[in-house]
Amino acid sequence: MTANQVLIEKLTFRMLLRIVLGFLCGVRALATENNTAQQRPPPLLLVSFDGFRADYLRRFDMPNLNHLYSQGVLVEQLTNVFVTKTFPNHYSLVTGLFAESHGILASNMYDPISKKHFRTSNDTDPMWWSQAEPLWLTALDSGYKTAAVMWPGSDVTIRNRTATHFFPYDSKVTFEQRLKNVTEWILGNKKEPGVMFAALYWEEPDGSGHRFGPDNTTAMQKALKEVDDNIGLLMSELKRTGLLGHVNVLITSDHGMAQCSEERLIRLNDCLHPDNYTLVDLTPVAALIPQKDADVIFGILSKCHKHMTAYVKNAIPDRLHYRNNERVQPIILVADEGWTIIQQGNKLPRLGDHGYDNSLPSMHPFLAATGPSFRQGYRTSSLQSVDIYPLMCHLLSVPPRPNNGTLYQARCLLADETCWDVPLVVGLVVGVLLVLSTLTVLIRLLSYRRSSGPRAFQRLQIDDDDDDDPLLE
Ligand SMILES: *[C@@H]1O[C@H](CO)[C@@H](O)[C@H](O)[C@H]1NC(C)=O
Ligand SMILES: *[C@@H]1O[C@H](CO)[C@@H](O)[C@H](O)[C@H]1NC(C)=O
Ligand SMILES: *[C@@H]1O[C@H](CO)[C@@H](O)[C@H](O)[C@H]1NC(C)=O
Ligand SMILES: *[C@@H]1O[C@H](CO)[C@@H](O)[C@H](O)[C@H]1NC(C)=O
Ligand SMILES: *[C@@H]1O[C@H](CO)[C@@H](O)[C@H](O)[C@H]1NC(C)=O
Ligand SMILES: *[C@@H]1O[C@H](CO)[C@@H](O)[C@H](O)[C@H]1NC(C)=O
Ligand SMILES: CC(=O)N[C@H]1CO[C@H](CO)[C@@H](O)[C@@H]1O
Ligand SMILES: [Zn+2]
Repeated sequence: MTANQVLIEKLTFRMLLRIVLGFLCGVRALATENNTAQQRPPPLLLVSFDGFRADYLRRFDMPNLNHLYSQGVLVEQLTNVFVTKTFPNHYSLVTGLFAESHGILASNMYDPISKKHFRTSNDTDPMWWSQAEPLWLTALDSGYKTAAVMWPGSDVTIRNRTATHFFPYDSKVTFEQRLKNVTEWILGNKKEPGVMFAALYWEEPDGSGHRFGPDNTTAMQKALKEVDDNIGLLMSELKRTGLLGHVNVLITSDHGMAQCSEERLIRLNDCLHPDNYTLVDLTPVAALIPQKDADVIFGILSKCHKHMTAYVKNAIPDRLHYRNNERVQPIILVADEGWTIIQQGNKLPRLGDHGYDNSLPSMHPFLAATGPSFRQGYRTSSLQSVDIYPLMCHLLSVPPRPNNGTLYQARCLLADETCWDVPLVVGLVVGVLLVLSTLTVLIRLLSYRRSSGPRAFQRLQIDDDDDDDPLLE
């Protein structure tokens, strides 16, 4: 009788072990499932609509975009990189690197080694871009053809190479024209195979966001209707050329947009005469080089305005990943959301702006994707924008360059990946353990109650067949 109960106890314990171990083995087996079957991957088209703030998706009606991600995946918010400007973030998307590691740190830069200045309007000197290598070049090494259309850096000869196809930057070329060239290049022709990776850039809704401010619903509705029409055009063009369902399409953006106001101006000249520093970049993240007495100048700037934070270079917080590069200036000033730094006067340069702290939701863009490699109807709340690069390399089977992203979260977007929600798995395992140990305790209690007296040492005597259990070997 008691021996039977001890046996039941042992069986319960083994069942528990089997379930837990079996579960863990299953997880491992699924995670290492053979994935090399995919011989030649589908081409990948990466599209950026500049300045597409994540919450525009909720605020405005976008039937074409909605249709696209309802058949694919949607990441509601991307945590992008600091500074939340166009060039740094577009370069992060195609390199997987934080700004300090790819070297495109702002819209206006100064390089103290070469003593050169960078402006987004005059950006073709390769030295600015050569600290990293964008995917449209790395993919060439896998024998692929590539295309990059108006994407920041795409018309620059980086490390002595360009994409197979590119346009010299010209904002006047319509979205439709850019798109037509891209689909033609992806299709290829009888003599040439098509491109495997194409990056396509469009200036809206950034332009309207700056001009009217993101809070102007009338203006933004119009701008986003045009963006959505362009997405419709993209889908019908893919259908027309027979590419639909055979290419993976990523639609994303570089940053969001915050509403600015004449009531939220920070005037540097109210605090410090401009003779005391050289200004490299102004708003909403100012970069400056003090002339002399750096400590005094920093002291003045750090008390200048309660909506502006001053950092000396080596005290810039780690989480911004904005320190380890010679192009980060000795002092940076970061305005609070919606504040604008100017030197003097009362003029607000733009009704909407971006560049602020990348932890602000208003600075975040989104990611939507569809195609044969993606799950259907899957939604998730967030992802790091640097994770898009390893995802794209995975989709193309291109060995990634060293980068700051991981595939860990991004693979949840893919159709052929088993993606475990870690807290859920841990919760399940703990739950199973709890239930089984409760059972064991109950059985023990019952066995004590039914047996004639306490026989605490009985269990120790019945240990003979433990070795036969393969799970315990
Ligand atoms: C994976 O599949 C490829 C071909 O599809 C095969 O050559 C390889 O041996 C497989 N690897 C494993 C671990 O099953
Ligand atoms: C662009 O920058 C280069 C130096 O990098 C300079 O020589 C050239 O004059 C600049 N062009 C314009 C139009 O400003
Ligand atoms: C760049 O390529 C050209 C010719 O294609 C070659 O002459 C030159 O040496 C290369 N430069 C570098 C830095 O590799
Ligand atoms: C884009 O396509 C048009 C023809 O549709 C062609 O004339 C033009 O050269 C192409 N642009 C580039 C940069 O190749
Ligand atoms: C919003 O933008 C429209 C142009 O689309 C402009 O006419 C209107 O004055 C703006 N409204 C506000 C409140 O700024
Ligand atoms: C980002 O990646 C680069 C290249 O691997 C590396 O040098 C750098 O240390 C990384 N940054 C962080 C914060 O891990
Ligand atoms: C703190 C500081 O160095 N202030 C100087 C800034 O520049 C003006 C004009 O050149 C000087 O008069 C200040 O002493
Ligand atoms: Zn932008």
